[in-house]
Amino acid sequence: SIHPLSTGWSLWYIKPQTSGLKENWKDLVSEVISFDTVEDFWGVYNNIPKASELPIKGDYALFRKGIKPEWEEEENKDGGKWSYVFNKTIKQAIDEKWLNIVLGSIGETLEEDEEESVVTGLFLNIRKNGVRVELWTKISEDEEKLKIIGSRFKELLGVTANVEFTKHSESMNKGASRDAKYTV
Ligand code: M7G
Repeated sequence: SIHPLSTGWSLWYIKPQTSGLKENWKDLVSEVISFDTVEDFWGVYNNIPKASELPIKGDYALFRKGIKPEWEEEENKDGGKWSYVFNKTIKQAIDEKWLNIVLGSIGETLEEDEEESVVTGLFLNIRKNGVRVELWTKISEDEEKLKIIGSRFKELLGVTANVEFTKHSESMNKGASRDAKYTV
């Protein structure tokens, strides 16, 4: 039997920037495939490189179908993200953590049973010093709602350290020097 997901999802790949050339970020981002059933998700998952096999700066994004993995997008512009960086000793152990957070997202177990979901998508950022996992939400002002999601994010990733929520408007304007708005 077929198990439909509550929404469709699209997998995006962000190509590593070619050194020397200053490419536009938008030109590095491309939609790979979308799926809207559990069965199709596994078909995709089993046929793409694992998180631990991606090159540095070769990132995945998984967003609800129709939402681009960009701050500028209508559903993201007023939102923010929970994020956590695993240091590079994580190696292959990142695969299970990424799968857990992906399953939590597409299975809608990150949020309380709401009419309108606030989770828009996920990022997996492969960096020299480690791997960052980001969970994007379309809101950035409802502390109670966001902290529930942040706690589930921590649980699914098996993190005990603090994780921080930052607004996209800060990422856009201040780059790395942004301040956490919430912490769980
Ligand atoms: P990152 O990959 O989130 O951070 O963004 P990191 O490489 O420091 O770990 C790196 C750069 O990619 C940013 O400074 C932007 O130039 C670009 N970039 C990333 N995102 C998520 C966006 C986005 O949503 N929109 C635009 N226009 N650029 C982005």
